[in-house]
Amino acid sequence: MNDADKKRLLREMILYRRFEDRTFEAYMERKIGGFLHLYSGQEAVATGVLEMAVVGQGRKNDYVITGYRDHIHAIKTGADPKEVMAELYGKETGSSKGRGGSMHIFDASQNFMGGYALVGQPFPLAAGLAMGAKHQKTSQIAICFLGDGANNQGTFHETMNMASVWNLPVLFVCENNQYAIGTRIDRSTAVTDQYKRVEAYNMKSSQHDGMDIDEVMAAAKDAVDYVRKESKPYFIEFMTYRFRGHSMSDAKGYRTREEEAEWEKRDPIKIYSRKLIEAGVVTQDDIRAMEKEIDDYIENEVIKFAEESPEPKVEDLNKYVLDDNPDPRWIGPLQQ
Ligand SMILES: Cc1ncc(C[n+]2csc(CCOP(=O)(O)OP(=O)(O)O)c2C)c(N)n1
Ligand SMILES: [Mg+2]
Repeated sequence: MNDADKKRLLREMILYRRFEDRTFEAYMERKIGGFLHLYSGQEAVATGVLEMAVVGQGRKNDYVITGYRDHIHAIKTGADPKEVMAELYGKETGSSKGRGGSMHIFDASQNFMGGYALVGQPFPLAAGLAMGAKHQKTSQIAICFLGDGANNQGTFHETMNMASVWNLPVLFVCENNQYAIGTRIDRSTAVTDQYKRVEAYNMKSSQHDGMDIDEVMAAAKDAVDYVRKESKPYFIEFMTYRFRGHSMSDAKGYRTREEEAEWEKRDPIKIYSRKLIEAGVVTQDDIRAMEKEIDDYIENEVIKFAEESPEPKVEDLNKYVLDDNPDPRWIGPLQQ
């Protein structure tokens, strides 16, 4: 990776952090409603894995799927930040036409297959995408991100078993931030090292530091190569931490400020900035200029686009409903 790529990756992680910090403000201003789950602290995982899987290898057609903490996965896969912000604002120009909101970002043009609110839901969908690709011999793989808590869902066990039996090309990426809402992992999960759990399904797996993007990329590259070459599933676990609460209404009473401070020392943006400064790739002034350019972009383009975009029309409520013959009992009152 050359210096320009390293600089780009740092810029991307800063953009992701600031993009979401700005969504926090917009939520407080009541411009964004509903649920909002932020990714702050975990940026190195999606950025590093997707750099190796989707961007770096020049393959834009692999499938990417994730849970509800999905804004950054969508953008790194190729969704336009303006359309993601407009979706959060519930606007017609949003990536799901304003009908989905934070948990349902979707961009079929980039093969970003969502954004799902149900914990564990993406596991079988990822297996299905990989199975479709295998049958059609497209050589695509599916990359499925999910949290540590999701691994206690039945869908996890059913999918790991069948993905292994059918040799499906899926990379399962476990973002182990050690909490499922307010429950610490050891209070809900007998085997806290998640990568060990898939050994029961005869699946290859490994565990890595999720705060150092270099380590994420190195591990992800090997895993992606394995899935592509062998056409078999791989389960990769990254140890990470979310800096904010689970969603917007979370006082974080379940963890100590000392624990938070320890993890904040390992902020992925600070780690990578320090490395790039030491290697002479950037200076502190370059980073400051980068932050300013990013803030201007977010304010003058991303937020402006979301704020100035139109609301969906009430009469268009059924516009993207797939049923050609909707039951009149359901649509009747809406049309009156
Ligand atoms: C089927 C289902 N059960 C319960 C919930 C409620 N719920 C939302 S998020 C969550 C915790 C998931 O934790 P984890 O998978 O570790 O993801 P993280 O929030 O840490 O990214 C739960 C239980 C849900 N959305 N769907
Ligand atoms: Mg978690």
